[in-house]
Amino acid sequence: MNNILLSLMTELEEHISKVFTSKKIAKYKEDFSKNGYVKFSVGELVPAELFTLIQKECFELLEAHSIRRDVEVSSTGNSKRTMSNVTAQAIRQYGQVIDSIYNSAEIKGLLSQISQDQLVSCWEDEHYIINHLEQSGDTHGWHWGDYPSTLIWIIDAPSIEHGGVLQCIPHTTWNKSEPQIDQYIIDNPIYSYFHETGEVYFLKSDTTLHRVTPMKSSKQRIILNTCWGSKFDTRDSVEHETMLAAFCEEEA
Ligand SMILES: O=C(O)CCC(=O)C(=O)O
Ligand SMILES: [Fe+2]
Repeated sequence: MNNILLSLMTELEEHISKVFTSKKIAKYKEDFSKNGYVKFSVGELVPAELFTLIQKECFELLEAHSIRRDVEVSSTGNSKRTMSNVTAQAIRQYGQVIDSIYNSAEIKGLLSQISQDQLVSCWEDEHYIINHLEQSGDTHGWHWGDYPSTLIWIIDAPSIEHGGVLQCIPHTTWNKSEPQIDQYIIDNPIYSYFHETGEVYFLKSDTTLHRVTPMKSSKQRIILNTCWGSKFDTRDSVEHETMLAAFCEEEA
């Protein structure tokens, strides 16, 4: 780790203990269990300088290692993934900041408190991914995550009229052979959230059906996804067909 990153990671420790009072954590805990979603405002989760480093790494990785995807995923009712992305392998191999953030005990500890879970590393190909919606119509269609805890960092987002809004249906279950997404949409309220650059949100990704609405213009929307499993996961094995179908091949 270089010196600048090292000192920012040390600063992060102080930042989190200062910003996240027990009162604030109690409120977020309640919101997360109710909505499967909590949003951190610009500068709240990590200091601005650290966010800038994360952004810079994302832009550099996208420039050199992004792969265009255009697929429909059968285990999520043939919903679309149309975007470019940078895989976890490339982020690990060519980056530095994102992997440090992923392994930060402070971030894992804070999210564990909010979710009343104990976050642990998941399958290494799902630790993190950069997603870039770049063309008009690009979307991250309806899906659930393989793991419970996902933190989405809004690296660069256009204003609301350009699309790219997060929509969520919390407290739902993914039946991979019969996902019944349209039925869930009909039967439940859909909660929509707009995010601006610099915000970060925490999602209960395994039980919140979610998507990003199609872009209405070719303005870019870039996010970094960081994802953790639970120490209390009792599954013998976790299937990763969405990830494999949509994001893991070398060439789209
Ligand atoms: O782009 C977003 O806000 C959500 C991304 C997402 O759902 C994912 O990466 O699994
Ligand atoms: Fe997701």
